[in-house]
Amino acid sequence: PPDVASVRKVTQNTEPIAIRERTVDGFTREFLRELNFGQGVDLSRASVNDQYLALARTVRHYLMVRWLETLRRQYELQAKSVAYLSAEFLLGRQLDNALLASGLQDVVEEGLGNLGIDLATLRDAEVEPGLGNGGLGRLAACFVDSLATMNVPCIGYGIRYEYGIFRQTFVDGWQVEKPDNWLALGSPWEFPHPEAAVTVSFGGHTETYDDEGTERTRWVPGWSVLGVPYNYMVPGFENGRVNTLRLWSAQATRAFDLEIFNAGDYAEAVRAQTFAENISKVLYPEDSTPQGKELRLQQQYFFVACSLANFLEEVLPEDFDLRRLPERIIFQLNDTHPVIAIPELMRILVDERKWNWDDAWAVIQKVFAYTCHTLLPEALEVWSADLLGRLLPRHLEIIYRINEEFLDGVRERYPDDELRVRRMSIIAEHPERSVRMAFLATVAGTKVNGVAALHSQLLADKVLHDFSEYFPEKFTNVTNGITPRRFVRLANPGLSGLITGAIGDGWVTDLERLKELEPLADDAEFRRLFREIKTNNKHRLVDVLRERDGIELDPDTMLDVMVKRLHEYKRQTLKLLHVVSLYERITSGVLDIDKVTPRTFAFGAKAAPGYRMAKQIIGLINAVGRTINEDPAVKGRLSIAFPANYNVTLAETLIPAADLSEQISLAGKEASGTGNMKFALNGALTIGTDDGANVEIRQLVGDDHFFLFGLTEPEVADVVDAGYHPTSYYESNKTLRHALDLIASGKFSGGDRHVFEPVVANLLQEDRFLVLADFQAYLDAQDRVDAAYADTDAWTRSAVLNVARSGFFSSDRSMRDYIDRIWHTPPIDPNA
Ligand code: GPW
Repeated sequence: PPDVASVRKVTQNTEPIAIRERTVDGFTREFLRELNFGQGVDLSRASVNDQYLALARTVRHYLMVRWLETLRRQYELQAKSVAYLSAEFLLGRQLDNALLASGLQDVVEEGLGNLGIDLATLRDAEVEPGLGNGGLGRLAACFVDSLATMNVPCIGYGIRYEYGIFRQTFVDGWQVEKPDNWLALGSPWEFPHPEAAVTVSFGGHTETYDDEGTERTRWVPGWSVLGVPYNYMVPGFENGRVNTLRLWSAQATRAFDLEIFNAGDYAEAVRAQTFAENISKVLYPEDSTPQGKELRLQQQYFFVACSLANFLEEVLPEDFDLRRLPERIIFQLNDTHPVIAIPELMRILVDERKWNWDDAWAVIQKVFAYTCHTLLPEALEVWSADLLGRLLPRHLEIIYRINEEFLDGVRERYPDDELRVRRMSIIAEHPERSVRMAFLATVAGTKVNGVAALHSQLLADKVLHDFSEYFPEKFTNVTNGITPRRFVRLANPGLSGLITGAIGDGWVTDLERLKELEPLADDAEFRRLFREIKTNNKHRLVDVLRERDGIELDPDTMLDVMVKRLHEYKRQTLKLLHVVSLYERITSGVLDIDKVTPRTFAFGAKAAPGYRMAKQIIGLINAVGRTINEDPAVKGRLSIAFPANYNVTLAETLIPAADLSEQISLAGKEASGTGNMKFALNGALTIGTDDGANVEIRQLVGDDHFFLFGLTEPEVADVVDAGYHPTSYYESNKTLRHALDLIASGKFSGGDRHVFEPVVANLLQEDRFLVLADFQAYLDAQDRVDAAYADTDAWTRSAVLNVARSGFFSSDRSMRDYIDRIWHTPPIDPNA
């Protein structure tokens, strides 16, 4: 293996390489060199993919000097870093972001133009790395962007899935999943380092031994795999910093190969390799519903073990005293997926470094912090002790001991309260013995945070109430945020230009400065320009949907958008009942069509492949869409656009075009939401419940510029406690009944009454998320939307105020809050 120390010495001694010429000519030379010598083609024969790869590598070169410099300074300063441990990083396309961060946009556009190449075409050649499901994964990507931009040392650690989130297609309106082979055409943004591979072990058993008079335990694993790091650049915005995202890919170990060779069974040997590589093969597509599958636990331990080993052995100096670990690192656990890192670090310190338990535990409690992203009981991860013990026997023992010592403390504080002890145990006994990962993270972590004010409140008051009583000082809130670079500056160049023209460009890294736009809400010319930009964005979306999906969208209608994972708690069916009800009332003559605001209802949603109800709902949205879009009776008034495969790339054109943002989860169910923030910052008004970060959005933008409806969280609790009966709403509300009956009649399924029966029956019989209870309030709020939209000037004023007052939702602010409340990792002074 290469001598890491010597590698480090070389890094330290590197003189800054001459910065590549940042001129059109300089760029063009570099680009052509990459095309010729990197891709091995000349310009006249280069495919779009050749050109894209050459461009990506050229941009990468410009950033490379900064990356090396960042690493060198990091090594010199030995400052405290954040290690963001996340099973998902939903990055989205990289090219534009790299161009923006490096300040090369204009040079590249001109240089390519001179060669007769359209930058936009190359941009579209990039397949986005979809290494996440939804909000949680995208949040991780926004956070690392912000940390780089704020000059905070951070390493993102995750998994390099060979297949990211599936590609969604529709066949007769039903979701069909296709593999996301995102690496097929080459991935120019990654740097593999097979020489720095880490061995990760699984299975086997534990044994005790006498270590010079001390009894110690060692783990004798049964099998192991290699983790190969792939590094990605995380460039800060125009600040010269480039942080690292390190994703791990699983490979067979050489021992594996040898075994195969000795056994002489070639086919079996190759199969064994595949077995190892399976670990990082595919992203689990369930959002907020853990599956408890063994391979998933393998993934979790795999990336966490690689990351800890990498940090302790490669990132820290060789002779580093681990007792000082809390001065150098905080491991932020993105939900419970990486929580197995806790017993892993205990194992390293106690078994391998031979520390005593208490010393190790004291360090652990300072270096981990846990973010919870849900309130749904079914989303709280639990691993069967049986499975965990088979895969990680030593870790299970360690968890047992952590639990015993923790419960001793609980018993001491609350004598004779065995009920409480059982409630708080990290180990559940029913329905089978299992490990409650959120409890483990709470007991071991220095802090526990929710992701919006209401969510953190409910966590402390309900889901983790015993723990917030026991460890009140651990509980805190950090409201989520989104990166303004990707979701405003890049996604909405029109609006960005307008803002910069009005207040300068400081807002890109200091989003609270959008406040300076407030007076302009009353400026008629500003509002006209603002509206013009919204219209242009709609036209841009029209082009994209025509090309991408063959969808014809009418840019002269209100664009009403609901994009997010398909989940019953998010209530896509409530949105659909609104549409169906409008349709039903128009076609039955209850509503005068001329009084209906022309709207396009846009949906985007993937369902977990095994989530039957979610897939039914997708089928229903498409079925309603087909019927309505073909019915001349509502032509020009109502239409549905449901492009397949909603992803980050589509979000970037859809959100800036939206007029109305649908954030209609049942109160108390959506931890935060982050799409809600993206819409507000792009000048859409929100119709929403008092849930997650909607609460804070409404408080900031003001009640007059937000359409609030529905039960509040305490009201929901009361309704449920009193015994919820959805049929009573059905029976007492004619509008609701007609809408549901129309679906049940087979109107949207060619007369077949069976197809969507499960959806209707579920709403009438169970309706876990109180769709029927909130239906009328939702319709009333939609009437208020129509009334407001009719006054174009007032609507635009509200939209401008939404932008001006949403600066709080920058992920830069989230990062500041994490730094102040949890991490204590000050930004690096660039002049130090
Ligand atoms: F269930 N979230 C997500 F908490 O996207 F683990 N996937 C998940 O598996 C979970 C949460 C989990 C989302 C929340 O639903 C959303 O409300 C929040 O804004 C987002 O995480 C980022 O915090």
